[in-house]
Amino acid sequence: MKGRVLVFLMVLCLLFVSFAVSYGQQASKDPVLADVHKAKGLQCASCHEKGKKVKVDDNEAIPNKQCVVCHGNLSTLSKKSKHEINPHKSHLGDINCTTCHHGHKPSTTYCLSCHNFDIKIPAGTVSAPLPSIKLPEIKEIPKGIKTEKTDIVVVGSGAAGLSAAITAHDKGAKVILLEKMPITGGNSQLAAGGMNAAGTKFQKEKGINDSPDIMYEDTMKGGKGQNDPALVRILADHSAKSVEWLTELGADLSDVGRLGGSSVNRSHRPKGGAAVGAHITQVLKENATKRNIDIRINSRVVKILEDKKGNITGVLVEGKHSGLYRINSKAVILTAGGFSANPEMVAYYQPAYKGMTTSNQPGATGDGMQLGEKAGGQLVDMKEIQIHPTVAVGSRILITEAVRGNGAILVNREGKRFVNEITTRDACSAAILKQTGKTAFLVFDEGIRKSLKQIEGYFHLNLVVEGNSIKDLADKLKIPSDVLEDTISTYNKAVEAKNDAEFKRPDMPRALKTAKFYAIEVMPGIHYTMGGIKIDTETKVINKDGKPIKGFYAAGEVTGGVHGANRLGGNSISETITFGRIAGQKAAEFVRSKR
Ligand code: MEZ
Repeated sequence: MKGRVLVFLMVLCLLFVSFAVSYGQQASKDPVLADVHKAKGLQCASCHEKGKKVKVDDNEAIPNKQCVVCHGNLSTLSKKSKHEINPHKSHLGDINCTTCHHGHKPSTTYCLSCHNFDIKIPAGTVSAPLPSIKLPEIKEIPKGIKTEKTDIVVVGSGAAGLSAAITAHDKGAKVILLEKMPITGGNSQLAAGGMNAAGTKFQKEKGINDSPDIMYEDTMKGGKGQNDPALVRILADHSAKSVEWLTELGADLSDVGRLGGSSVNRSHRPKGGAAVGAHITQVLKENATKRNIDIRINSRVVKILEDKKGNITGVLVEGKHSGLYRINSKAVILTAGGFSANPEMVAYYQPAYKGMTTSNQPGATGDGMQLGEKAGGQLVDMKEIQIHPTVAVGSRILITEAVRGNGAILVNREGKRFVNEITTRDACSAAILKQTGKTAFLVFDEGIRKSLKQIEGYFHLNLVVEGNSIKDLADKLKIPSDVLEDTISTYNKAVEAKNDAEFKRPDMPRALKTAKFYAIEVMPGIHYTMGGIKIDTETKVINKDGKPIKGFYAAGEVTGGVHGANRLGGNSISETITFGRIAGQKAAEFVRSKR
């Protein structure tokens, strides 16, 4: 009896304390946008639909429409920006205003999930909260839960998800695409260097002699032979068709450059060498929108549903505003990306990488692998985690491999080259980690700057040190200028002789001769997770007994096997488009067979 009274009193105390804390917070709360609007005499209907109950859908469509009516769209706002870094004009493309501006809680700056800008946001000061790295545990599906129905659910809105959704839609299936983050595009949106493809018309126009067989050999060699050969065959054989498909949808992939581990130039990107990811995801988004595909952001899949025989029957979704609901579907395509932004998973599979920075967007937390495994899928190669050699020191910004591909060299603090700069990423990263301070300087000149549009972004982000001469640059970097001058002179002679006697770099497209000279300090960071859900050549998810799971497909970084122990730069975007399209097609065929 005494015990019960004690417990009762403790609960009472806890309730009182939590009330006092929340009351205190309420009392000292800074004004949020709803208060700011109210102070200006605006009513709830200025953001919410007039006459309707104040109910917001997960896409926050009505408040966003209202923001644009009063304030203008991103393009209008970007012209008014006073910031040095223009927050309304970014590589994220057209995103919702409510990604950053919130009515009833402090506004947050999504860009600060990756960048370190000094940006203030009205009615808020904080960077966006990171998504939880753990999937909520759903023991039982609540009775009477809201249920919808569709043919195919696609989980994840990167290039694989968008390609799968568009293809399935074009094959006659009804598709719902779910994205847990407040913006679509996933990591694909950040992809920089290019999309590998062999035997394209763009290569032929430039006299580049390539074939799917050479791409296959390069990819197997890069992956140390650990790749699933059948999947690599699909990647290489379909790559030119994937470039063609994107071009038909409106993409520009006419520039072709070299990335590490490729024996010829096969990395496709927009004219002038602009970043590939932001461009193609924008094209894919526009195509999905044109088709009226049902895309839902702020919608996290928390469980993949199966019947008693293990066949897939749909998903359980946690919507930001709609809460838990269920979608019954004939097929599910998992395209939820990798786990580079989940430090716990990274440290679990590769303890040596614990605490390392990442180049990934904050949503890359491995939900897909966790969901897929719980639904019976087999995981392969999970410990194969790629570190990219060139993440800018002091930020999470990836400096594209294309800078090295177009001629930049890597030097250490002693002013010396130490590696073939366009070797595979694992070898290059390992070489940097052996240098003093575990960082290196990526050095280039005006000629290289002019050859690749993406480089301008690094200037914009203040990541580049500039010198009027090599000596000036070396002095600013605090490295011995005579050694750096000697290093660059030796390298330029190697370019002329087409023979890098020191490090056997196979492709040296430009000498470093034209002032100004530039450097970015770089270090390796977690970039890509090669392991994931096992699939077959039709993208069917394979279970632990080696059999395909009915109605379950997967594509992109969430899968394992294509890249083996190490992925070649440019093969990821290629994989997302090729396997995303196959998944869309095969899932649509499966749905048709069920009608
Ligand atoms: O495929 C990639 O990860 C890639 C090309 C990255 C980059 O350096 O741009």
